[in-house]
Amino acid sequence: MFSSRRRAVAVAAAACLVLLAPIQASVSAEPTATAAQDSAIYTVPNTDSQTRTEINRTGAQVLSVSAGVATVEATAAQAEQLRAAGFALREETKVAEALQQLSGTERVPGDFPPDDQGFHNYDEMVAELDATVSEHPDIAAKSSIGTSFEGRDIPVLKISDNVAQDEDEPEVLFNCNQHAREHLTTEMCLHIAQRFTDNYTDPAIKDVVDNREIWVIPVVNPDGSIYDVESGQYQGWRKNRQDTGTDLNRNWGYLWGCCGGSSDNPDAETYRGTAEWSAPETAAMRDFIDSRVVGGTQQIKAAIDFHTYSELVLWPFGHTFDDVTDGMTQEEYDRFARIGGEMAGSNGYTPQQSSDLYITDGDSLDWMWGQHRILAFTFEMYPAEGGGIDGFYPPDEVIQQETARNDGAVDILLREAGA
Ligand code: 0X9
Ligand code: CA
Ligand code: CA
Ligand code: CA
Ligand code: ZN
Repeated sequence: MFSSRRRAVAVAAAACLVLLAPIQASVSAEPTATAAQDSAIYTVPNTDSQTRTEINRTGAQVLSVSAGVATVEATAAQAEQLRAAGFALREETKVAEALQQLSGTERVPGDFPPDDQGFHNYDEMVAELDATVSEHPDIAAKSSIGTSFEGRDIPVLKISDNVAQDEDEPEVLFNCNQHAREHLTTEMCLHIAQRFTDNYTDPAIKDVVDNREIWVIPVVNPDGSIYDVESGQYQGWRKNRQDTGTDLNRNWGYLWGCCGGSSDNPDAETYRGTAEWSAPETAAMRDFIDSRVVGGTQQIKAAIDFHTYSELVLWPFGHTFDDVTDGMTQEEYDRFARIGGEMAGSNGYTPQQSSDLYITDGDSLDWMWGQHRILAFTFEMYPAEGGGIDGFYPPDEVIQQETARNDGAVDILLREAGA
């Protein structure tokens, strides 16, 4: 729906491109050899979780799946490797061209394009949390879980009654924007923060806030998300900004690198890093979650790690196709499937085990459950299908609808945290 609007803008602006090209060149400095910019979007028919894992193993990245047809981001070399392995790739779009169209023609250096000003950049996110705390000091408190590779704070907002005290209430974690280009997730976390503070007079909201301790981390990957927008043109950036970038969602320390679900090639989109927790951002997440073990008991009972896109509710494990394995009993699996199904029933997403999409190792879910027995889900937000890189850049007009869409699911998880 939004692509037609964008296309019209791009066509109308085509005449100006010659004029704008030198300006872009001057603002988008330091070309990164490994960026999505050098890739194209391909479709691959008849895939399953096994073959999608094979596709990812080349360093390419499956972005979405529809009736077995995978949409894949790949460099020319990766595409060649996949064709040699027998995959029938059809090239759809060049990522660089798509990003240029999505960004429109006007540049706002350091910020989202003019049409997408409804998205919060890093500074605006921090300002929003500060405003929330100043408006609701009794139930909201901001702190930092640590700093990013480039030294930026990773803020966390706590929401609860008696917020300054560590009370004996089930704790629930919502974290967003591990992947830089998945900006809609930051809006999701900010929506959660606003909903449970601005509506505290609503008895149902008050009941939750008074009986839970809610942690919200809107931006796990500050450097990457800033980099993605700072030139004024979207970069399609996924990883953090350490060297050629580490995929934070392959860097967590549960069976890190075990199972062909991440790459050891620093150029790959799913590069797992030099060691588990080698990224400061994942190390900060680990330290924060570890710090919630009080008296030998992990206080965080449930969590959602928000991503885009595909409209999926995913549960562990990601490193194996098996439902029941070391660290997951049938009863535990069934609980995940039941709650995942209930949440999906409320937001219209598709529920599945995360490995049904493809195998990953070192992702957040596997560690949160494997290490801490946190009832941890990954949500892949709107859109269901994005045609490629476009899926990461929906127009800001959808923010309200697509964040509120998860209110019911968030409430279900908050309830389950007390079960
Ligand atoms: O690959 C990822 O890290 C997540 N998808 S995304 O498109 N946002 O990058 C999915 C992680 C969930 N785990 C598995 N699918 N195994
Ligand atoms: Ca807009
Ligand atoms: Ca409390
Ligand atoms: Ca507590
Ligand atoms: Zn993601």
